[in-house]
Amino acid sequence: MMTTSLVSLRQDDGIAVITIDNPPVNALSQAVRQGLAETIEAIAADNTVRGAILICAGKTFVAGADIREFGKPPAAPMLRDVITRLEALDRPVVAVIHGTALGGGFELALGCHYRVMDKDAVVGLPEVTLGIIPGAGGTQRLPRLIGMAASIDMITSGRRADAREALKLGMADAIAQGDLLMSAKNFLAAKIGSPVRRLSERPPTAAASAIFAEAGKPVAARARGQISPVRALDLLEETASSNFAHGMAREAEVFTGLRNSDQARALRYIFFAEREISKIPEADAKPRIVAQLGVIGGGLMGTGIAAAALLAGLDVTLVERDAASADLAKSRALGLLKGSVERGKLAQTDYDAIAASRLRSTASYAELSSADLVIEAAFEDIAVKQAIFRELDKVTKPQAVLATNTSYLDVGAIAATTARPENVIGLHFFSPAHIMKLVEVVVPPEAQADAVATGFALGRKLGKITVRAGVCDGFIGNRILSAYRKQAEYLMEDGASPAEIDAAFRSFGLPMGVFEMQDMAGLDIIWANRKALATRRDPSERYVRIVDILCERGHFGRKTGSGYYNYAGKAPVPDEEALAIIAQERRRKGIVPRHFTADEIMDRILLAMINEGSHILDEGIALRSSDIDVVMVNGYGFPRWRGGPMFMADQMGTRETLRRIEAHATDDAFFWKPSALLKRLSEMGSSFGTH
Ligand code: 3H9
Repeated sequence: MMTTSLVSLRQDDGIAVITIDNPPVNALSQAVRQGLAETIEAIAADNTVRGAILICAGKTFVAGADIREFGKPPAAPMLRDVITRLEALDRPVVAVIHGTALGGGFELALGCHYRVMDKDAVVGLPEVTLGIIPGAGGTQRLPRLIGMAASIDMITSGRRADAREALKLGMADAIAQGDLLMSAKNFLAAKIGSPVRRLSERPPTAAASAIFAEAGKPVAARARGQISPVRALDLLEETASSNFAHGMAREAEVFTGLRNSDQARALRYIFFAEREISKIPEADAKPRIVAQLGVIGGGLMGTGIAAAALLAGLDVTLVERDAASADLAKSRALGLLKGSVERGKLAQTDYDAIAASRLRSTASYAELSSADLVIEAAFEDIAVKQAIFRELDKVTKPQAVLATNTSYLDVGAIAATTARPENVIGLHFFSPAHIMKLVEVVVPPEAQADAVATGFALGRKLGKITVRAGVCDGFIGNRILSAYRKQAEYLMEDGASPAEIDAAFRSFGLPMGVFEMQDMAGLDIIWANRKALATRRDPSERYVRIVDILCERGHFGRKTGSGYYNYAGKAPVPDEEALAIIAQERRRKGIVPRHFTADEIMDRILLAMINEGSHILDEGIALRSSDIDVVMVNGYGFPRWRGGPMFMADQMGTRETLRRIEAHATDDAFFWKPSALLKRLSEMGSSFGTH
């Protein structure tokens, strides 16, 4: 019948089939909206059409509005108007959903009169994760379809629902059996001739105010300073009993207000930054096939990695030092997977198969002879790791990739103990590895491109956000952590208490403060690392001994009942002994403690992150400044809605960042090496701060 380049329309025996074909994800760019508007008018004018089907080409249904257009002035036709026209058609329209129907894509489907889903498809309104709210009727049509309580959940979390849940809640009318288009045509055939069902014509939801009161606290707590989920909830409450037109007008106002907000800009930035990470120098190398994974070490990290790999469909052999430890490691990994069964992430039958044959544990390295990739997750000691790699070099296939999960140590020095340093990389997982999203692929200079590509492919297979890092103490994330932890220690010695500093972290939007995090991780681990690095420490650098003293006295944090905090009671409280040690160290150094505001504390912490990030960039440890932000957001709880420390530096602009650095650099107590930052600032020149 008619075709624009991105939207086509054909008629099969009185059924109009609209196809959107805008790779890669059928985003609703201006041209697609225009094509849809023309197609809808063509159907409206054609009396021979008895019903219509809206389907998409390629791997997915519409994944949303075109996020790249959000930074530009809006261009007609507006999506909400296109959807209004579509819904107004007087013959039934069925959306046929495969892949993902997200954001504006799901709103488009809600404007259709019925929805048929492929069994593997998902739907959702993820707008809040981009700092906005649904802007094309989602906040008004969804409650009229599935009720207010379920809509609050979907819209304020931005989560996706699979086809089964969508059917149960009423977001889908049917799950396709066999061929998708055929199935939709059969569904449509039964609706032809009946009056169409328009969500906009349904009465408002009339939700009880208790629903909103109940949702308010958890939504604000989860948001941790992010405004979009809170605004979404407010709007749902405000328009719960409004007529449709008023609800739509209010939705448009709130959407437009948020679209240009700093938070939305930051969230869009991090969305695209997470897609940049796979652009690596090794991108063209062919990854080796990894079906069999070996994991050395059955502790928390090793079993977490094993669980992540099993969930992704790999076979795993766990190696421990003796038979009893091997058995324990296996039951630990199975314990983690039982949790996945309980959370609905793993089918019981798959769990049974894993327990019966896909997970093995052993005390013999020889059983790794068929492994395609081995990840060592043993104790953080270079001699221990080198001994393991010598062993692995003897027993594994020559083409097997050998990876270390070290979080600080020199991957090159570990690789050098093997006869195949070109096949050795670092794969730095975060604990618990089956839950945490981030993996750093650490690339020593000798590593071959396809070994690196294999590490990336494994990370992706495990569903991880995988970032390339060069070799240095701590790679990207832990190196920045060391830098801001050091600043936090200076602040503590200069007068701020650990509890004040932790509170500043939390009010900034981080899930926990730097001292409570250390207590949780175990101070002994930090102590061991400090001892290992002692000989390389710059003797002119300020050194805070407080954590060493705590450890010398056996206070390792939560695991020993005390650290910076005391855990004897129901809730942790500042530990008296820790406070006494802090006071004693201040006296010993002649420091007169002074007060710091939460803003001052976070200013120093943030500038420390930016400063170290600039060195990391300057040295080529990170490929891009946005990779640093991806690491901080996904591995260290840096608030996503702030974009990341490097993004914040860009937003602050050259002059302001320098001004703040100078303000701190004049402070004797503050140890700065801002050379790389100054270089970075001058390189960015006038474009700095224009994002
Ligand atoms: C919205 O809809 C607002 C509405 O209420 C309407 C208001 C009026 N736009 O992720 P991938 C690109 S807000 C532009 O690697 P996957 C992406 O950058 C939107 N581009 O693939 C990448 O490009 P490149 C609500 C987009 O298979 C390529 O597509 N929707 C968009 O792993 C492939 O992406 C969302 O939030 C977009 N909307 O995952 C959904 N989406 O190759 C956002 C993707 O140049 N998208 N690109 O790097 C996703 O969650 C995932 O992309 C998806 C596919 C699950 C769809």
